[in-house]
Amino acid sequence: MASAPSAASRIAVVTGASSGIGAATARRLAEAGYRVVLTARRADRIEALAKELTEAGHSATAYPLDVTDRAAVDEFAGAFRTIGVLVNNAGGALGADPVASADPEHWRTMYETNVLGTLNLTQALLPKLEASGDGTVVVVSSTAGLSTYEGGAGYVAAKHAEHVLAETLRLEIVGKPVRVLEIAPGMVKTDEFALTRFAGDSEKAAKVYEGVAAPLTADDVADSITWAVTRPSHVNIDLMVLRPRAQASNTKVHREL
Ligand code: 8X3
Repeated sequence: MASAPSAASRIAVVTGASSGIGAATARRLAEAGYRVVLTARRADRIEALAKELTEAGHSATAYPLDVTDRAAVDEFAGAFRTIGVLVNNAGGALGADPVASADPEHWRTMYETNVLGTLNLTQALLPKLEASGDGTVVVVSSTAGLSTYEGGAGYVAAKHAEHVLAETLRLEIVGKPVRVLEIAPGMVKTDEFALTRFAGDSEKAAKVYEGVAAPLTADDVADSITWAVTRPSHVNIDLMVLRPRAQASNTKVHREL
């Protein structure tokens, strides 16, 4: 039976590793034995995390990178001969306004970071993933990539695009030694997601999780990503949807108020 190669000495690149799901995933993959490469724009954050992981006996390096800067992404890719895992996590939401009044600049930024960021890293690293003989691309999308909700259109559109990118890539590279996994989390309470969406308005951000007994944590998602990545090579977890028990759909959430 085919099995996943040992994580030891395999490289896992994680984008958006400065906080939230990205940082938690870098931690989990390092603990699973991967040599993790942390990328994000905020150098101080990823350097601190790389130091922490290294001091704990793991292999971790930080590489400051803006996923929307294609030239920088290509230069980054040039530093590797092979890569085992690419986790496309960088992205996020800006605004929660209706279509009638949403800011087109928010839509543009969300498309660039979530969609083109994933495209840039995937294109640049695909040959290195293939060269590893057993590569894995992870697209961290969202339940927003599967259905919509009022006020979400810009983010929902970007996440739908990521979902389509993952599905299409899987069709296009079938037969090559690269898996394409999509992880679609629902409500995850992180330090920054809702705060960024509402431009630093902590009251609005807190409302997102108000009365919800136990939203998912970044580590819950990281745990699922790491589980999916560490399945035997012939097992492709095409799409994993995870939500807190209190959330039945994007719009149906149980709140104890
Ligand atoms: C985050 C889920 O519901 O805020 O990706 O769009 S939601």
